[in-house]
Amino acid sequence: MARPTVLVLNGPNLNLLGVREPTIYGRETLADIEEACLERADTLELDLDFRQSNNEGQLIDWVQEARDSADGIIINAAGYSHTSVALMDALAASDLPVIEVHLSNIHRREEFRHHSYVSRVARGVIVGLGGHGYELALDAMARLLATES
Ligand code: DHK
Repeated sequence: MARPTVLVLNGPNLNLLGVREPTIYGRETLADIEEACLERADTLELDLDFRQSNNEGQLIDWVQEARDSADGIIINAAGYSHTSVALMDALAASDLPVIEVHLSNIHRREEFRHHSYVSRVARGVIVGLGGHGYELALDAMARLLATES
């Protein structure tokens, strides 16, 4: 039987992890997080499709394509979490389970980061646990996919 595929989407500026404001986002690079996710996905018998873009339209195109190519979406939409109705609409239209991740605890930060459009369409949200949050999201997604399919 084919393994379920999980699309992990990363939004703007996450390509700079490791050098970008390390006191907030940590020293781990996005490549480090991808490697840890690949390992975790393999243990959970999931296929992983891990991507990053700085462009809102590109993220929306990937979400639309996921309808036919993925079984669930884990997303750190970064700055677009707080601004993008269009990305929220695309996630809702995908009809796939969505788990939202943020490296930092957005609720301990500036007021404008406390609201996320993505949260409205997410089954669950993991914040403040750095790169480990992505692995926890994979655990949760594996459980969702196993119990709901
Ligand atoms: C990442 C960003 O780039 C910010 O714009 C968000 C998020 C928080 C994170 O913690 O992963 O506000």
